Amino acid sequence: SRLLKVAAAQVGAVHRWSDRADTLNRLIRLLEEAAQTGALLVLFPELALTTFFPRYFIADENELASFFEHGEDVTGSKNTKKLFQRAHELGVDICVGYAERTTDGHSYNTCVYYSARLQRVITKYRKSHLPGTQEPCKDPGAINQLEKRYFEEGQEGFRAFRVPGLVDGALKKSLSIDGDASSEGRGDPIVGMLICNDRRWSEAWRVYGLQGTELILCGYNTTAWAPHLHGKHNQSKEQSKADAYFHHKLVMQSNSYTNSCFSICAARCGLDDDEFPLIGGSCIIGPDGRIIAEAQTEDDEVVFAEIDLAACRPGKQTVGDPSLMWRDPEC
Ligand code: ING
Repeated sequence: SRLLKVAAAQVGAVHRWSDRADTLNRLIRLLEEAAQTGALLVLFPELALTTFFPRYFIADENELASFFEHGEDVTGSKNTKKLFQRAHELGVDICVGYAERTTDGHSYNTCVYYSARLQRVITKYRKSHLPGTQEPCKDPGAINQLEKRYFEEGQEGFRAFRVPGLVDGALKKSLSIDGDASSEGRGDPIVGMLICNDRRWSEAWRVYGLQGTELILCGYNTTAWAPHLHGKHNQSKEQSKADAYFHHKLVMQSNSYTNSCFSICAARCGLDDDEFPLIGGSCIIGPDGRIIAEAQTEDDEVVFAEIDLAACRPGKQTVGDPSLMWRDPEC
């Protein structure tokens, strides 16, 4: 067996007026609570640092820019470095979603995998499936979904990666994949990252599955009800919310099962601005598609479990093609 303690840090309501430092301190408190459970890896939601701002039509360029982290290295950003420093101190790896604006002016809905052991980001993923529209809704009262307006699609594809030393603590030089039993790097987990809407497209999961991915990490911000989003304008808010939960769990459970991998998902949830509801439902799911642990609230909450990565091995020997995998050039 290859046991690994993991956690999802579910983040409750964050408002348009919330103070960045306050929000970061909430993430750090969740990280510390997760570390208390023994978790060595903690997943934070998509766009974890601010409210879900693509729900607004923001005409003012400066206000829009205030929701982004500027520059390629998010660990150095004044809004975030305390979180990465704390992760390193606690020896806990973190996957964090945020709005990225590159130095050459491109905008992405991004997440990074930060290794506490290596004290740096191992790899970055930029959301590929951007939902919503370029233009705001005509109806001024509607809840917008303007990710196509504010972000560009990621161009790097779905690159599975090994995390050195996460399971057995030993830092290995080579990231050789599934050589003979004695080969270095064999025990390190093969991880893939998705963001929110990506989880609804089985191709994204499959590309990871074909690389032998054992653990998918997916942060999300999913609106609980917004008639124009769910396409059934005569639906009750309760029915829309129930549908949102059903479809969220459906795609997380079925794709974990069909790719024989574990998955962790972490929600930004609760009532943003005291009026815009996002679903919770953060959970840890096994390669059999069953939910191992799930959030009980729509607030800040740590969901944790100890998983045995060996449980997905049977599916990997036949399917996983390690030659497809990306390797960290610095390991
Ligand atoms: N949010 C939603 C999601 O895919 C959505 C968008 C909601 C699409 C409901 C379809 C139905 O969970 C993000 N941020 O992708």
